[in-house]
Amino acid sequence: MENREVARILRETAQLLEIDGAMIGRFRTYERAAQLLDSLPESVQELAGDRENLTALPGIGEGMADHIQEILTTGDYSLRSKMLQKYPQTILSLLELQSLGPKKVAFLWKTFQASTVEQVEQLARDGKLRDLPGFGEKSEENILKAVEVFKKSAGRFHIDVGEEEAERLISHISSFGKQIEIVTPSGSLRRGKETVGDLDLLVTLAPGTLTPDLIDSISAHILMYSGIDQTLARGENKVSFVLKNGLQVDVRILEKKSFGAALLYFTGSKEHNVALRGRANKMGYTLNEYSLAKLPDEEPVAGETEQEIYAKLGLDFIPPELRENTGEIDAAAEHRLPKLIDLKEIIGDLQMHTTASDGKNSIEEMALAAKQLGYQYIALTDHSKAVTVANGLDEKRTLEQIRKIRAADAKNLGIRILASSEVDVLKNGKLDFADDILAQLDIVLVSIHSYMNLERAEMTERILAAIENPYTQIVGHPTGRLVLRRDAYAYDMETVLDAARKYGVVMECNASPERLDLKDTYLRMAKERGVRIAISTDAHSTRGLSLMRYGVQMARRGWLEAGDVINTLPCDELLAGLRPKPGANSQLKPPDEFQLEIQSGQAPGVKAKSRKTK
Ligand code: DGT
Ligand code: CA
Ligand code: CA
Ligand code: ZN
Repeated sequence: MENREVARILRETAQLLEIDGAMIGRFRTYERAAQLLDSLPESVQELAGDRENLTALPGIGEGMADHIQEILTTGDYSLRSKMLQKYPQTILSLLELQSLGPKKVAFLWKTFQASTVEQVEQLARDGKLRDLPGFGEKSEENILKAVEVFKKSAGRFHIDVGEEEAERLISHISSFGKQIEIVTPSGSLRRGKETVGDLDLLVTLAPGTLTPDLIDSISAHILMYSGIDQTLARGENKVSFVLKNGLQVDVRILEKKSFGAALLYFTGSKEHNVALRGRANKMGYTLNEYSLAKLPDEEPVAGETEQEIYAKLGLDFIPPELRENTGEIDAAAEHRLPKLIDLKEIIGDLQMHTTASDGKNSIEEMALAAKQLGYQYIALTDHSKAVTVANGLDEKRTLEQIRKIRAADAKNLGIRILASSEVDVLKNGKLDFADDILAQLDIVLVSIHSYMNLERAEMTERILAAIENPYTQIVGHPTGRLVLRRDAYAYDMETVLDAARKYGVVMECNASPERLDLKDTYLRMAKERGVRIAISTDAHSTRGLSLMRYGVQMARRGWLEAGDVINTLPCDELLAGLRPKPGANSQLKPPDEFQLEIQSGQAPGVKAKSRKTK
């Protein structure tokens, strides 16, 4: 059993308990165990072979170890099943509606026996919620907005889920034997979209081996995959099935000589394909999933690779992330496609959290893990005091954190550790810290975490105010969207990007698969306006640092090149290129010249290491 699956069962138990009105400590234990399993690098199935491994995990006692073992052996958990006799399973989907917490869900169930999204939508439409305690007209509106997001999201999966499922399946399919040459994802997964509707895998065989018998035995092998819930179709050269988590998969088995044409076709997007076929027709060709063929006698001229098909059509190779028919075909014809940023060009990470606020690892653990990834620097950005749910740091704790960061940096771990903070943007656009604190940070990152439903004009003003604050250097997860869960907050992006450009403020592309914010189209708008981007993981554990690739993929979809992204720069250049601090007499002033005010009685003698600027 996968960690994710065990975690899901524990999390659902926590949610059902909370709806049921259990004591807070009780459901939190399940929630915490679920979080732990989600961030655990080892397989819980393997760990559980020795029970002591389980109880050695932080926060897992004897009782929880029993529950986990029960889940691993029976595939379910008795308390969860018991609760599901009391409440319909659909009630859990109500919790996916942003703006409905367990208390409200329980209330709706008690009052109206409402347990589905449709029922709640109807109640909101009929105005039946506005007079209830804890609700109101505004919350009816918010519920209807959340229903919209829910409907749009139904049946889609986060990119990281798609990628993990694809990886496991690919290794299963490849284990069939050496007749299999390539197993590769196509579709939206290959284009790096933030969500996938289904997986499209292509399998090619060694030339001359494709026979009905072989296809038959490969299909049989694929359908033995342990993650399959239901087979949908088994055709001549295609099998379709649904995985246990509900994700559908189409696998196509094909000849190597048409691999390029098939890859092109099934990678899509559909809009790109349509435009490409139009171009082919104008040039006297016909293009389908088997080949590019010359008209009128349909003699194939290309098919084995995408490169040769694009070349025959007079186009440079178009990276999958750009295939959305938004100008990439003309750009390819005119040899002006961007040289897209590559993961290898990222040499630092500018947003992450430690145990000081809501992270799971210490400053040094994060630094060493980042060094392992080949980075030259990181910035630690624990939350500020307004974000109480994430244990945000007040002024005193922030100064203490800066001191600890300086001390860790002075150890010369082989990676530079910058003191930053994810300073909360308050409702009125002011920052959560006064200037004297902001002045001591190497980098000031600002983000919104509250009042996300302001009217468009008010939200625009709020973000403009934050950008106009002379200390603001980077805006974190600028639209607040949560992929599949919450839409971006409403504001005038063009005005905000113009202000970012004017003040030299960097916009973040948050790499977490839950956020991917800014998204592709906004990144492209930013680039066109000359606004620079920081791609940051917002990691809450060392494991989270490895999610950078999703941010890079989103950046590629936004047509970004290395030059558009600040964390491709060496540390000193990056710092020198950020918006200068108020009072700094030169843009090149290194940040460690800011005297760190150490409060009396706190570790004297810890001073920032002196650095040379090139
Ligand atoms: P998804 O699954 O909703 O995340 O998005 P895709 O892009 O993976 O779409 P999917 O799985 O329906 O189809 C995979 C690719 O196959 C798609 O990107 C382009 C190609 N394709 C599918 N149906 C059509 C079609 O009717 N016309 C054309 N030209 N291409 C199609
Ligand atoms: Ca697909
Ligand atoms: Ca498909
Ligand atoms: Zn944040």
